[in-house]
Amino acid sequence: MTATWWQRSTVYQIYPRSFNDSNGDGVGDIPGIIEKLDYLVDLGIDIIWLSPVYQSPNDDNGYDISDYYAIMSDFGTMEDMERLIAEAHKRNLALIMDLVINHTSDEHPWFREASTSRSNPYRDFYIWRSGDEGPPSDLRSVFSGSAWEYDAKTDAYYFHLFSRKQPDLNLHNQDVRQKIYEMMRYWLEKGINGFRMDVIDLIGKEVDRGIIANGPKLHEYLQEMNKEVLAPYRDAIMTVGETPSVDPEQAKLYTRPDRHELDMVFTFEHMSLDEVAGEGKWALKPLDLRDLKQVLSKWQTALHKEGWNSLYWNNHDQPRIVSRWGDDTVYRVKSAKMLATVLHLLQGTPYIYQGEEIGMTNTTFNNSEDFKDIEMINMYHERIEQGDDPADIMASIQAKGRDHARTPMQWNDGHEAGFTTGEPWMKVNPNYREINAEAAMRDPESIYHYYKQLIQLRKNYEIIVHGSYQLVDAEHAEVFAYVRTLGSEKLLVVANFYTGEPHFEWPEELRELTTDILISNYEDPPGGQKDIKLRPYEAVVYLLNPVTSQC
Ligand code: TEU
Repeated sequence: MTATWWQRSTVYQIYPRSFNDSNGDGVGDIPGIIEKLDYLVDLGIDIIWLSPVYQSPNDDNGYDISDYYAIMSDFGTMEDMERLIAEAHKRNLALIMDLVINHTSDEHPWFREASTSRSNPYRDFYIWRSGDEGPPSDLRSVFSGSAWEYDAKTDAYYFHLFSRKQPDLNLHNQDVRQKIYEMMRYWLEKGINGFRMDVIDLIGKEVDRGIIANGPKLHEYLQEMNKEVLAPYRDAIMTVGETPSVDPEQAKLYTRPDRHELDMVFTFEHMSLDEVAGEGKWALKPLDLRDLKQVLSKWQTALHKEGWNSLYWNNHDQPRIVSRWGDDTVYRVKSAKMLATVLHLLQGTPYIYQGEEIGMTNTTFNNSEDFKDIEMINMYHERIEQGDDPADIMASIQAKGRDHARTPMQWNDGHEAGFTTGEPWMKVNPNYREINAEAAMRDPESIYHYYKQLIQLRKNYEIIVHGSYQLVDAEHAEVFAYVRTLGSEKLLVVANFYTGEPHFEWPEELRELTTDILISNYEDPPGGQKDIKLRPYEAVVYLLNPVTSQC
């Protein structure tokens, strides 16, 4: 069975500000990334996703772009970027860039022009409405407050789903779309290998009808983009859409190959299982493992042969998974490996977020003055003004704040974790003396080496790439187990999500098959094929009926 290159690849996400600082100014940069490419080669990844490096006033750390054709000076120059592309390619690493087209910065020349007068030719590049009695509607910004900002000069409101410094573009305007395509071609011609498309499910919004995600014209626009920009590069590039509001049925529309839109999308459904339904990310609720099994299984089944999944636990917007659903103290190593096992044996393209491969943990927020992230800052102040209990607000931020993901990468146990020779823009997590890449590379039992194995398994076993999926024992509250099947071969993945010692019953039909153990986070995993008892966070992958279909 043939697979497209990105179907057996693993992606590594770099958040440039916090990855590696080469010039001692405390901010990560592109030359710093180049210094670490060999580290990524050693890890075995195939594709780098680079969070935005474009010129930006940094209201949202680069997700507010003021020039799509320039590199943020904190990060380096266009020559540095060209060198990064070339150095990555030399090492057989593909590189995809973040494409942020739902909005620009308010400092982008288009917006500057648009806000000079109602008749400016760029006016319609953005979404303006008049409002005699206040904001045109009660739509809210993801970063707190109204989504409408009043502009006194032209006596109108502009729409911004994120910060007020991120005005939404009007993608219904054909000129806007053409400008975007031009810009995408510019980057593809520089040799990049595709795009991660920021909140792409929002670009068809129709604010007057209150439709924000999955607007009626969205797929028409994606097909147009595909035809005009992506198609000529077909097999040389990959695309992944960030789609917070998409369910599996909609995901098929985005990713079914015959529709010529995107290669895959990021689901958010599993990321919202520890929040009170409908109340947003800050309303905390403990995870029920059965929900997680149900949601991931639904996506696995729906997209099998109908589209393609992206697999992730972490990114720059999410707390660290080992702190969130693992145990970041006694069982840090075991639980990080268990979580990685569950994810990396699924069908789809796995994404590793910087530091995940060494089991980096959440940090501790003591003081709101240390917050860097606009989402956390705005939410904190809004709730304080509403009179909420500061302790409750801090509890939400401690659980879900985006800054957890953005503490500097921990390279070694030296000055500022080896991230910078200067003062880092954001505090390093104090646990860097124990948790760092150098230590992890030295220790053959580390999380790092386990990730390396998982990445290689995907390259070697056809069944991981193409096998069908079946959940086992949906009601088991502590164990996540599933079977992958390809021809007569099967994989059984069994993972204990907690510190207890639960029993797990092998499915009847698997009990007579010949069995190899493919990988486990314990040295001596249970070999019995009936009723097994698992140890804390134990994960085992059994290969049944091996047919040496290694690819
Ligand atoms: O995130 C989109 C998104 O939906 C965010 O609201 C994200 O899920 C949020 O942090 C959850 O609380 C993308 C980027 O990944 C994010 O970093 C940007 O801030 C956002 O778009 C705006 O560009």
